[in-house]
Amino acid sequence: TDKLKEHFRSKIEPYNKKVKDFVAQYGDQKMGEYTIAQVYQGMRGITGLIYETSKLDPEEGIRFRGYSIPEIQEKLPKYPGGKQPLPEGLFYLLLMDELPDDDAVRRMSNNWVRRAQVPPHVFKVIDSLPQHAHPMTQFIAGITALRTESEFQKAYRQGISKKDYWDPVYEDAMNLIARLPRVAAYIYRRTYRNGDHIEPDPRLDYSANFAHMLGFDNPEFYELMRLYLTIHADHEGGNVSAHAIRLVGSALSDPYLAFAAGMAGLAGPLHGLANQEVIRWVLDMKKELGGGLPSKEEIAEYVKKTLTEGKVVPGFGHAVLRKTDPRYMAQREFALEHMPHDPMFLLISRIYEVVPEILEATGKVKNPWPNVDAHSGQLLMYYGLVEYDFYTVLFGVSRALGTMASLIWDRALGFPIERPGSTTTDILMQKYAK
Ligand code: NMX
Ligand code: MLT
Repeated sequence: TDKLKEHFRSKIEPYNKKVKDFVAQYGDQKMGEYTIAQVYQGMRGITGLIYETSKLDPEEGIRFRGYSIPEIQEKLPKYPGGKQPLPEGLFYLLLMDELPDDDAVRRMSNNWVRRAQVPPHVFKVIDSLPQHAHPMTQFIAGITALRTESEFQKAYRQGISKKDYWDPVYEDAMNLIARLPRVAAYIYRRTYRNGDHIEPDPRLDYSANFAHMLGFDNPEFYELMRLYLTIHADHEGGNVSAHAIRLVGSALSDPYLAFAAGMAGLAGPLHGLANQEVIRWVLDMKKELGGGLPSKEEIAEYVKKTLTEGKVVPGFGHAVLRKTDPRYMAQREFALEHMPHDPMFLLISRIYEVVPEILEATGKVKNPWPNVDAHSGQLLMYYGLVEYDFYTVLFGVSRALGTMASLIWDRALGFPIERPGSTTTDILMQKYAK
C-alpha cells in the first residue's frame, strides 16, 4: 500500500467538511468589487479562485502553506550535509498541509523512484521531432505522449464515481512528477549531447538524480537543483501555468493533458520563457558592448534602447509582486555563497542596480524589481548548463510539484468546471457610457 496516499486520504473528509460548513455559513458574504478597467487589464487584482497550496503577497512574495522562502529553507529536511530544502519535502508540505520529517521525505523520494519508468513510445514521439524543435515543444509532446498511462482516463471510462476522482488523479499526478525528470533529461541529451543518454540512478534524491541524468554530477549543482526545484514549484493559482492547469483539469481532462496545457502557457516569454530571454538579452548586451563587464552607464543605455525598441526588459516586473522577488534573493544568496566573483553574477548584480530606476521613470511599470527569472540562468551557466533554450523545461519540472498537489485537491474537494462569464465592449458601453 501507498502510505502517503492513505495519509492524504485521511485529510479529505475533514477538509471537505470545513469548506462546506464555511460556505454554508458565509457563502453570501461579498469578497469585493471590481471595475471595468480591471476586466480589460487581465482581471488584475480580482480574486476569483480558491487555490490551497500557496498564496502570493505583493510585498512579501510567495508563502507555501503559510511558509515563506526563508522559512522553508530553514524548516524542510535537507540532504545530509546540505543546506537547501529537498523538493520532495516541499511537495509533501503542499499536499498534506504539514511539515514533513526526514522519514516522510525519504518515503516520497522512494515512492517517486518506484513510479519513474517512462514508456519507450514517449522517447519515440520526442525523437520524431526535429532536433532543433524548441525544448518546450519537445516537453509538451512528451507529456502528451505520457498520457497513454493515465489512470484517471481509464477509471472514467469504467464509470468511476465522482467522490473517488481524486484517487486516480493522485496516481497520475505522482506518476507524472516521477517521470518528468527523465523526459526532460532525455530532451536535453538528445538536443545538446548527441543523444548520449544517461540512465537514472535510483539511489539519488529527486534533484540529484535529475542533475545526474542531465549530465551534471557536481554536488554543488545537486544543491542548486534542490533549491531551484523548490522555489519554482508554486506561485498561487492565478499565474498562467497554474491557472491553465486548474482550468483544463476542471473539464476532467486528465492530469497529463492539464499539465501539457500549463506548460504551453509557461512557454510564453512573459511567463516562464523569461528565464531564457534574460540570458539571451544579457548575452546580446555583452556582444554589443564588446565583452568585459559593462559599466552602469552602458547598461543603462542598453536598457533604454530595449525600451525604445518597444520590448520588455526580461526578468523585471510582475503582475502581483511589488518588491524584489524572494526567489530572486534566494538565488542571489546562493551565488554570493558559491560564486561571488563569477563575471556573469557581477553583471546580473549590476543590472539589478541599474534597471529598477529606469523602469520606475517610465511611470507605467507597476513593479520595477527583478523576478525569479532574472537570476536563475546565471546559476545554471556557471555550472556549464549554458543551453538557455532549455531553461523553461527546468521551470516546468518544478511547477509540476505545486500544480499537481493543487489538482489533487481540486478533485478531492469536488470543484466544478470553471466557467466565468464574458461580455462585449458594446454591451458594457450600452450599460455604462450613457
Ligand atoms: N520591461 C518593459 N516594460 C514593462 C516591463 C518590463 N520588464 N514590465 C512591465 N512593463 C510595461 C508593460 O508592458 C505595460 O506596458 P503598456 O502599458 O505599454 O502595455 C506597463 O509596463 C504596465 O505593466 P504592468 O502592469 O507593470 O505589468 P503586467 O502586470 O501587465 O505584466 C509582466 C507583468 C511580468 C508580464 C511584465 O512585468 C513583463 O513583461 N516583464 C518582463 C517579462 C518577465 O520577466 N516575465 C516573467 C514573470 C515571472 N515568471 O516567471 O512568470
Ligand atoms: C510564476 O512563478 O508563476 C510567475 O512569477 C508569474 C506569476 O506569478 O504571475
